[in-house]
Amino acid sequence: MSVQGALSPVGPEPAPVRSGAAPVRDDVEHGDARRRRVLVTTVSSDAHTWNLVYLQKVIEELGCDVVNLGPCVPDDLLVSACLEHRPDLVVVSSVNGHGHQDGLRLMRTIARCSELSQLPVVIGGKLGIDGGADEDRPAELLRAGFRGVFEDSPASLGQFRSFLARLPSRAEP
Ligand code: B12
Repeated sequence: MSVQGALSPVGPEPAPVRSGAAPVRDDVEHGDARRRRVLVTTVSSDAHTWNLVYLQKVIEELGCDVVNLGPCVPDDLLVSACLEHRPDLVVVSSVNGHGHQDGLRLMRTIARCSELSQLPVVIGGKLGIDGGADEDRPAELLRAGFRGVFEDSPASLGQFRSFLARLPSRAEP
């Protein structure tokens, strides 16, 4: 599946909200006026699709354009798509339980591409096989290079919206 959306924002961007609970690196600056482009993907092992559709809609509601790569995305394909679309943010969603391990490997692959060294990447969903959030996983994923980790919890979607509202758009190449 390859979907490129261009819906209008349904309202003004929410004011930045600082959530002390979200495991998010604090080096994201405030944005400018250009519509931000967000690439939505999952990891190579993950066949679940509705999580990606759901996230696409959430992100479009916040006034971003979305490129949705669909399920089972090989790491190299994601790198190529980033070079092609030059997104302001990559959102990795995984629910099959392998998101943690696949996410660490994916980040190592992205890190090997110097052109993507400044690209913010976040991950969320059900990242382990236990179904719930884990205390150590977010820290490990942040150390690996993810800018934010949004494991399933009642608060995680709100925290993700706040993160997105604060995301700057990069200058056009
Ligand atoms: C439908 C489904 C399938 C379908 C998927 C079809 C398709 N085309 O999508 C099929 C049958 C293929 C399938 C297969 C498997 N599945 Co399945 N599947 C489901 C099911 C029933 C619904 C998923 C769904 O569509 N939800 C609707 C979407 C909108 O919600 P969501 O996926 O939960 O995503 C939300 C959040 O996770 C969050 N979120 C997700 N990503 C991100 C990212 C960010 C940044 C943020 C902020 C939030 C966020 O936001 C979303 C909206 O709230 C769930 C159980 C359930 N009731 O949730 C199991 C479930 C996800 N599957 C599960 C498993 C284990 C599997 C299999 C491994 C089973 C097997 N042994 O083969 C395989 C894996 C296949 C693979 N290679 O990935 C487990 C995962 C367990 C875990 N992680 O701990 C679940 C939870 C079932 C269970 N309770 O055990 N599955």
